[in-house]
Amino acid sequence: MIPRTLILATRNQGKVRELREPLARFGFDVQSLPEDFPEIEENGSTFEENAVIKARAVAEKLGVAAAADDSGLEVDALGGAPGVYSARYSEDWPAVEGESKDQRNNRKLLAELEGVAFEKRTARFRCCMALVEPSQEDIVVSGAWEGHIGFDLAGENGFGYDPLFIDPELKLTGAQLSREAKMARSHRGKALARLLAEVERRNI
Ligand code: ITT
Repeated sequence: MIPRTLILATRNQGKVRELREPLARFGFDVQSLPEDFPEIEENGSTFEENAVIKARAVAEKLGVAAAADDSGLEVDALGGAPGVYSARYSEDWPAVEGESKDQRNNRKLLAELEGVAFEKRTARFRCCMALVEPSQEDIVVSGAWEGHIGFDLAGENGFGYDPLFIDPELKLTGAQLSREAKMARSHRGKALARLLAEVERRNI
């Protein structure tokens, strides 16, 4: 297969680290979103809508194939929050100096779940991926990863809520897994496998 250009329509370097290598191995010439690409307004109400909005914005403006990932964490004890607002969850919380956005999100999540027992801390990551190519029908797929929210942060790998998200079978957080081990279990790994199967099926 001749490598075809595919732009990863994301500014999230955690997603780029997980997606770049398997897409390149599949045969895509994977490129990053140009630095000067304008901010894309994610005004959809579902992961699916936002993934398509992001991929379409890039594919239409640059005239090449673009893949986007819209993802987030649903916590049952919080009625499914933060959901599509996962990246912006703690924007309404006072920042602590030197703290990253991910650290603040995790601090808020722990505070909101204070007093909630382990059995009630069920949660899942969801990921929707869209591949938009100007001349083809859109591909839209998704994947989920069921688990629990822990009481303490553990692990150094991954990004976002990974240090708090415990895989029930491995009994490790997402941040304690290698990139490959996380992709074998995760919402993103499942969505990507479905996306690549669909690309192959359509022979594009
Ligand atoms: P782009 O829109 O540029 O792709 P973003 O970070 O704003 O980047 P989303 O709107 O899809 O992307 O928000 C996803 C958030 O959900 C992300 O910032 C994390 O907080 C969380 N998240 C998604 N997948 C995750 C994962 O594998 N591990 C930990 N947290 C994850």
